Amino acid sequence: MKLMEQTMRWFGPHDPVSLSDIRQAGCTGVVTALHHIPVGEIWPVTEILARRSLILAAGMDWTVIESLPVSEDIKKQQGNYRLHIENYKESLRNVAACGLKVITYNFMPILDWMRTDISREMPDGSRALYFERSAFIAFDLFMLKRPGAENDYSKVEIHKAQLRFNQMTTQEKDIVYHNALLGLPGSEERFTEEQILAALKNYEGIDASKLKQHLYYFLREVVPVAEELGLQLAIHPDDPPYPILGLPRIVSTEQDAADLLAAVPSPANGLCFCTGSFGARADNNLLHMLRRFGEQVHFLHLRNTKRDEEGNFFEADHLAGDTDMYLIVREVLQIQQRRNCSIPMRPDHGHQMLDDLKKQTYPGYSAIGRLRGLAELRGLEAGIARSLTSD
Ligand code: DNO
Repeated sequence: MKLMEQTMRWFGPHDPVSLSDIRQAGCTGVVTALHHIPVGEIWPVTEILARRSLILAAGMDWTVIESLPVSEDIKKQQGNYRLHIENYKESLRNVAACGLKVITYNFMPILDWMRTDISREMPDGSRALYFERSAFIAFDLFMLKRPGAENDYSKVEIHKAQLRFNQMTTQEKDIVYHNALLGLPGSEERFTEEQILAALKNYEGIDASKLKQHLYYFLREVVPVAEELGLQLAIHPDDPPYPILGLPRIVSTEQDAADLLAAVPSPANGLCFCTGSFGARADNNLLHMLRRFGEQVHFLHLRNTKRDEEGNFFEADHLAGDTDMYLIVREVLQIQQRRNCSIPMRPDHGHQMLDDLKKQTYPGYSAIGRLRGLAELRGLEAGIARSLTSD
């Protein structure tokens, strides 16, 4: 029976979680990127091979690239976007020449994922990532003071954010501020307030439908190249899956996914099915989406969130939360048998727990919480697989 290929994300040689840690967690594959290469530039063969040999020497393989990032120029269709698209194609040729196959990317403007608290204490003493809507609105309105922000929220939301802001301690304000301006995963830099405001200004005039056109243009350019090379592109959904800071978000719903797959139909045009990102919206039916898009899921991020009516969510244990992981994994097993392939999976994020509470790691990417998630998911899949065979 075909089972998921178990992988973990590794941020490269500086990651406090080592390749040996990842191997001991039971992974056969590693998910990584050349984070040091500036976005928009070509990934050279020598660098790709050097990274791959580190992983091979640790007894695993480089299963998925996450991410080969898409430049802001491409997203906005400004400046050097044509050059960046040509460079992207060249990077695809290079990664294919080095034996890699799956490439994850996203099309979120400026910011990747966003949380207001990266160290929220859970009842069991572990720490989780948390998104609190009122705190985020308070950041937008009263700390960043984004021009026009008040038009993006209802009166009730603004009122709640005001109350929340008034009651925040200085320390709490600092935490929210700091987290909201966190840089991209894999980077240690943070945005400054001026940088974010300037970048936001650059998106004036780019609404969701325009951004979709830019995404489809990009896909029409790169998907044929990927297809010819036998590569699989896997777009990561928006996290959280709705507009933030007035920026459009266009990979948030079932319809968004259907549109982008239909825009350039090809086996190379696929999804990174992230249950955590899609799952943060109550109107996304994940099982239905998986059934519909199963043939085009090239990579899985398995993670769970727990939402409330206010729009807050925290990252729950992998088998707890709003997503019924049993149903998801059962469906994935069936897809794999049908397609006769193993889909790479990583336990996305995890609680900071046990010894890791004393360590400094990338938010969401400490070792033990992910190991727990991976072990639970592996057991779940093994149990379902076994129950599908006769004894
Ligand atoms: C967060 C990740 C995302 C993801 C990118 C893919 O932890 O799932 O940052 O890597 O969006 O391009």
